[in-house]
Amino acid sequence: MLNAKIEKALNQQILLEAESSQIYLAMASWAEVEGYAGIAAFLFHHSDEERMHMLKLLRFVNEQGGHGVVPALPAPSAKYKGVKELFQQVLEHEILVSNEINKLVDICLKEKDYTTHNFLQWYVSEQIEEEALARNVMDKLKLIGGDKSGMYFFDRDIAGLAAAEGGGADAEGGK
Ligand code: OFO
Repeated sequence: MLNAKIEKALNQQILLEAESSQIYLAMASWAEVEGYAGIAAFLFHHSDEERMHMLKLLRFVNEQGGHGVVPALPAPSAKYKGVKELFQQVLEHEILVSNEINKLVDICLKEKDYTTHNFLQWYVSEQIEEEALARNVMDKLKLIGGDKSGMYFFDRDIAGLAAAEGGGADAEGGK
């Protein structure tokens, strides 16, 4: 049975994962409209993943006798200055999420809730991967600089990344 403090903290994390999904969805839509089909595919897939993270938490809270609350969400920004600025925001957002997961893990240890602590290890690993991926993307964008053909290949390659993760069709509505 979850204690009230942990239930509240998990519900906060549900909100953050749902917000992440919305933010990446808004970014995907912007990229699609701007003609970056590969970046859009990558971000649509990322948005779906964040929704899955939210759902996994919500189901866990319910399974443990708590109530996973579906939160209201603020509208994410619909406009981005450019691809580099967009991915810088992705990286900063992933760092913020990692910090929040770490805080959650810390609360579990203080409250001696080893079940939730164990459950959260999946999120710890996931954040390591997602942060590394975001840093990798930023490194590539820094190399490209303002080069247009470089950006063409970046868009093509990042589509491949989404396809490899099983999300290549997401930009076409999951067909
Ligand atoms: Fe939920 O993994 Fe990123 O934020």
